[in-house]
Amino acid sequence: MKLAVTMTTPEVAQPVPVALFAGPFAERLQKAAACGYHGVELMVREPAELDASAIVGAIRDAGLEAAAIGTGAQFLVDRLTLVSADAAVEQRAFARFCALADFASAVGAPLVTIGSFRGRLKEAGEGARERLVERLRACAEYAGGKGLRVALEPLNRYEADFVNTAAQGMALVREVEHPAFGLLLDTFHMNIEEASLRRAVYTVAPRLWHIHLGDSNRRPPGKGHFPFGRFLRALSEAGYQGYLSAELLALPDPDTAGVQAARAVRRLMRRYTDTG
Ligand code: LER
Ligand code: MN
Repeated sequence: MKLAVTMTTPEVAQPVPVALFAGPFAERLQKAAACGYHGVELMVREPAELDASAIVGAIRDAGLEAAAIGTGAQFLVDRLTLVSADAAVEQRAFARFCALADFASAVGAPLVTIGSFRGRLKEAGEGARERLVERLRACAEYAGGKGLRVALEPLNRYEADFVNTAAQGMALVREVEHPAFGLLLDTFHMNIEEASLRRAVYTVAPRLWHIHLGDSNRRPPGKGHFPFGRFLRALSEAGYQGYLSAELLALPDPDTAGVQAARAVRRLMRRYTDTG
């Protein structure tokens, strides 16, 4: 397992609550590398405003890898969702997904993640569920054609009305039925929704491609009461080999949270996995 951290790309002007490290982009990457992170999960808003080769250069100069491209800024900033009551929004959202996959390919990130970007069924009118499943399949088809994967994230009930648990995620994987479509588990959401962490991990293991780490209060591991030891042991036993990506609140400030998370996760990895 490898350690990553979520941060925004330079075109995201607004502060994102779970983006870590402060300062110009290159400086944030250097800070992450100095803490021992191996990779960076980029929260991108609009790839058209970015110079992919400059991003690649900055990541390489810091000695990091592009672990994943996150789509959270689509809803947070631009209110774009894959399913919506407004057909024009759906179309723009799918076009944006394709641009994000192109960007992932350009910066060497193997995975695009989908959380709130999926949208809410109850706000999206009749046939929303069918449209969303179809759109997710189209996303997988587009990304898969570029050798990328798409990971949908079960989100807690207060943030999503479609796929809150690992089991629901795995049922959706079967329904979408595309080899490039899988899942991401986030410990903050799992703490709210899962009855058993171990069962959740084993349920999704064949399609588990990414992990977000944040404690029960979305602070660095150890600052809340999520049982990370049990969770990491289950991941290790299930053969998970992907990234553990720190996605947590930038508190008390983005640098301190980034440093504390790296320290805590590296300690956990040494203790509970054979990859620390
Ligand atoms: C949101 O709570 C979250 O966990 C993100 O990864 C999804 O966009
Ligand atoms: Mn997450």
